[in-house]
Amino acid sequence: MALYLLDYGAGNVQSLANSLSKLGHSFEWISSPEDFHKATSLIFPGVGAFQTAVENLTRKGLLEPLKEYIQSGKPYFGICIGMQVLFQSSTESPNFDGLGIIPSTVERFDDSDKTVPHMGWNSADVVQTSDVEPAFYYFVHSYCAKYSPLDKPEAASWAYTTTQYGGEIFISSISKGNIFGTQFHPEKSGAAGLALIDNWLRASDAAKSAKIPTADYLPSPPTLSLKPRDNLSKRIIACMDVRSDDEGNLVVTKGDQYDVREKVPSGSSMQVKTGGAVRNLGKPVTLASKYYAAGADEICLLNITSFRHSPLQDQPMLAVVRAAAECVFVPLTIGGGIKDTVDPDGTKRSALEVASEYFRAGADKVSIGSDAVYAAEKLLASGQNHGDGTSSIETIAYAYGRQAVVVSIDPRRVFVDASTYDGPHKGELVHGSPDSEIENDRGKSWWYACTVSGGRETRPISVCQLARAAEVLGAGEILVNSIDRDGTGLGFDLDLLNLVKRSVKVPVVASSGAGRKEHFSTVFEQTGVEAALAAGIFHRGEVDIGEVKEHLAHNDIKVRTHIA
Ligand code: 1PR
Repeated sequence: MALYLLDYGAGNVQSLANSLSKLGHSFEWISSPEDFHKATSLIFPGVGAFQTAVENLTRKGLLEPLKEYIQSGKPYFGICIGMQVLFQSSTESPNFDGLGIIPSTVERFDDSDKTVPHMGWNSADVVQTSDVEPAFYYFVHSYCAKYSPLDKPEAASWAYTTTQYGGEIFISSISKGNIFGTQFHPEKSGAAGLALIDNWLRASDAAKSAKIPTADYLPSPPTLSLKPRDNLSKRIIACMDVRSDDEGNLVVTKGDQYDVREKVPSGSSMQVKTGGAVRNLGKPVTLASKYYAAGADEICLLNITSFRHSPLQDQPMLAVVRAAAECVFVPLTIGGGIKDTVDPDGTKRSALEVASEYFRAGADKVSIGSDAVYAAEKLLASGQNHGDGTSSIETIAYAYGRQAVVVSIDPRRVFVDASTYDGPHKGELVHGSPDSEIENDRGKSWWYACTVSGGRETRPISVCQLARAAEVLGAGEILVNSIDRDGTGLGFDLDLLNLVKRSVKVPVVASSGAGRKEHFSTVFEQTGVEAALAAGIFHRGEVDIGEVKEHLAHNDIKVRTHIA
């Protein structure tokens, strides 16, 4: 079998390549129109925007050969945009035609009752009997083919599985003849996704003739009497702050309120102060692999000293990302230093180039911290409600899709006297209860200021201003840290998260302060965030990811529990 992968030049195709290597399948890349003739099986792992995919395929002269390949009857597997491009059009890019193989349109989710993009683990319902557990796969998309047998019978006839998100049911995979496609990302869906890819490859290998016997390798098609159920799960993310220790080795570290050095005795008194060695909690790839096996829904690696130099010069960090991507088959986010930089030899590197390097190494999303604050300040100063297209958020979202861009906020509380404060953040003041169990909250008032450079510099804009601006500029997700809660184990900052959650429509990830499994149920129940991230408790082995999920399931919070 000659398996080929189609890479149109944007999107993280490395994840699929890593999955195939893990499964022991060899493959080639389509590099010219002639390669379509050599291919006997083709996978198109499209990520990003519909327009970018169609434009790039057209520019490279690959669109027509792709259509001819599919029409020849040879096995085709389209992932995400690779499935959407089979449709006639998408409302995402009305001026660009798809391949028109499925005579229907891809449309945006209705965001009046839910956050968009639809991001996370949801079930693909191939329910044959009511006691069959559906498989969970990782989705990340804002546009979908709605499943409506009455209004859109043509599209519905292609539906292989359907999935519900909020009140909408959409086609989560299609199958007809030689064509198979998934809206979800099997290459990012852990063991269930790897098994699906493997089954498809084995079947297409076996199908030496033009037609693939789909029924032999995939679950039975869905019954049309669907039982609607939105199974989008809350995500648990394991985060590793990575930096060089004093010997120059990259280690996973963990700070208290962003101070990652060990505490040491201070002079003759019994007091301690920080300033010791960088805390070393393990090796990044070993821990990433451990958390994947334990059921983490996503893994996050933050290069926490990258604001000091160019990440493109940081070959050890890139090697860590590559190695982690080879053993982690859930989404991998890389943060730190995503901004326009200048190499020591004077070469200018755009934020897009930096991000592209991380995507090529195997990242699925990049997280932008400091640079997002500067971009938000610029947007606010312009008085416009759209960017000028030059910020890192915009350029990366344009090329890779907004789902690939996370904005990571590092807020710090600014305490004020509420009776006299008349500053610009008056409407966002939080008042701590006089009998709060947390000393730092008790009877105080504050607003949340954004910081840059790992919390070293406080800026005048608030978290709500940053979150809103980031969404306008094209961020697909907001990660909310808290310098006040980081490493304290006091629980997530619920006031902070509620403020951000009310400010944006995109998914919000809670971070900083998890100390017990109960903190996870509290944050989901009291703020509605889509995901919760923790570092210290996982690194120190105080709570296991499985225990957190068991606790959440016990409290009727939807989680992905079947990881194998
Ligand atoms: O500004 O784009 O270069 O990005 C820098 C990134 O590095 C930002 O995402 C910033 O949050 C992070 N960062 C910078 N300095 C530090 C530090 O600790 N000195 N880490 C740092 C931030 C916060 C979380 C942590 C959670 C959960 N660490 O990553 O994992 O607070 O911790 P917990 O569960 O133990 O409480 P740029």
